[in-house]
Amino acid sequence: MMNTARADHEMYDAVVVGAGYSGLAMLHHLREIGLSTLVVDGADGIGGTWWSNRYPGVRTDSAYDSYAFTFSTEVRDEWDWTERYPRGEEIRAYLEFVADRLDLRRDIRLSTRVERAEHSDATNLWTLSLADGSRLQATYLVSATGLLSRPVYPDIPGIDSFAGPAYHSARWPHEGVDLTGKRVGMIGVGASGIQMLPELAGQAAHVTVFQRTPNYVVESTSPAVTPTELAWLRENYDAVFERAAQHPFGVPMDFPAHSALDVDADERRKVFESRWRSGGFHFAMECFTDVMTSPEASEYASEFIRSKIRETVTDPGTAQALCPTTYTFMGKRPPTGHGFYDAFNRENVELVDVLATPITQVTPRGVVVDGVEHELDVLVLATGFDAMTGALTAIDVVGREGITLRERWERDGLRTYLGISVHGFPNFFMSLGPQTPLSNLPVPVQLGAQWLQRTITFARDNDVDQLEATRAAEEWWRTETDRAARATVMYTEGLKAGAWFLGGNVPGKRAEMAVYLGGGQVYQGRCREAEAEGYAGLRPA
Ligand code: N01
Repeated sequence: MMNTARADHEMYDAVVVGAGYSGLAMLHHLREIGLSTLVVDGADGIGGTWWSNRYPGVRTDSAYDSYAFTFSTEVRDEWDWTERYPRGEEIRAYLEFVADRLDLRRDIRLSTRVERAEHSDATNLWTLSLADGSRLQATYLVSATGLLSRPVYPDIPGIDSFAGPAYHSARWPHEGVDLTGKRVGMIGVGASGIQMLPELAGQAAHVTVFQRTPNYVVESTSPAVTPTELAWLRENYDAVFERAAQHPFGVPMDFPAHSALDVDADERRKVFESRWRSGGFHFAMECFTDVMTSPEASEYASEFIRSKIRETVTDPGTAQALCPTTYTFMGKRPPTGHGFYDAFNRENVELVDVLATPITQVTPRGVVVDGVEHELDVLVLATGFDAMTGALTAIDVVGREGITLRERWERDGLRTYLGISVHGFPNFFMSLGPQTPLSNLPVPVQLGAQWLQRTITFARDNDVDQLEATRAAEEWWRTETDRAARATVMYTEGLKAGAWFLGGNVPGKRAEMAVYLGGGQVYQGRCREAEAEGYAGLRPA
């Protein structure tokens, strides 16, 4: 039923928080069914995570062909991709193009931060309080706040005393930083630090990398997209998207046929070698069926990558320190490198292993490890994010019981239905919420917006005033998420590695699986079942 309450504040059918991939897809799809929809974002521009992440070397880890929306023929036909793994600048330009081509900007309000959103059963409306003191009201509240958008800063004594500039990877100055002649220290070797290092090393006088847990980096290259490839993609966008939607991790790749345990050592090496040459996620996804499920297969993949590190990095001590040994491959989300290991052969790059001997202090002059002060001009914090929940719990989203999402999850642990809805929070929907698949993200973003479009249409056609996860549906999804996680090494090894998808990178955060690892295609099947069942899981009796 459309909302007919009298407006004390600006009134919409739907307010979407966040103007990245998710927010743009939501706006387009909710508008299509006639909802008055407003997107708000605290940033000054469109792009979400791609607006804020300006660090040198930022680019996609997924190839251009599946990092795109396919629902608009205009966008498909008119946008030219230039390289296989587009740089951040190109993705930002793409999203701006999408916003212009689909005429989205008139319903996007930037520099608009939501501090609180509270639901009232009496009016069946959400009231949003904005940082400038004004308010909005809406029937539907949709979060599109990004799963990796709230930075984590390391709690190191003296960190605020550093005299030079310090930048978190996700808060890199938009105008860039001139590092010429500078001594740079970089803390963190996750996907962000790994992409950044070769570029920092190319500019700075010296780069000191402070590495705590080494990573298994899948190296790659990014050739130019040829006119023939682009023309082929335009003809085949739907098929590519469908292939990605059928893949557990949302990439248009074939699922391998054999177990790593079914072949001999020579054959195993050949398969690893060929997919290593394909680069990036091809190595993670295409070698064997069980690299993510069998500890033995995962260790074979780990040892292959260690052998590549030893082949590439000429100093044996540095190579050894770069080899992970405390967990196996897939214990962290695999990061893609563009010359990460090669960078350690440069004269101006130094690795400081802070696993056994942690950083004790940051001083105005630099970083102290084992009594040695490493003098620096610039400090780079590639220290990650409060993932999956951080951006959501930073806003006071207040549901029926008068408690916030933050309080609900602190009290009961993570509870969602399909990562979309939470009991006690009527007509609140999440794009890429906790317990959605770990995936190449544009795929679940697009499918999620289309699902919500059909779901709200159903509600309006059937006079359903409130959609909200039942407790039973939440418990079912929690059990499914746990069952799926425990079948993978990402759970067992992720706990050892302190992986962000288990909350292990945020001191004090509850250790629970925050992503669904049962496969994107299985997840989409569950969403379709929910629809076929008339949304029983979203309609408390
Ligand atoms: O963050 P991370 P990220 N002392 O959490 C270290 C996505 N992403 O921003 O492992 C020393 O992975 C920490 O060490 P440890 C992608 O999904 C995507 O790099 O805790 N070190 C770790 O090395 C990715 O997985 C893309 O021991 C400290 C690092 O900081 C996710 O974002 C690009 C420390 C944090 O690594 C997160 O990646 C970039 C301390 N006190 C990111 N505190 C693309 O697809 C933290 N660390 C393009």
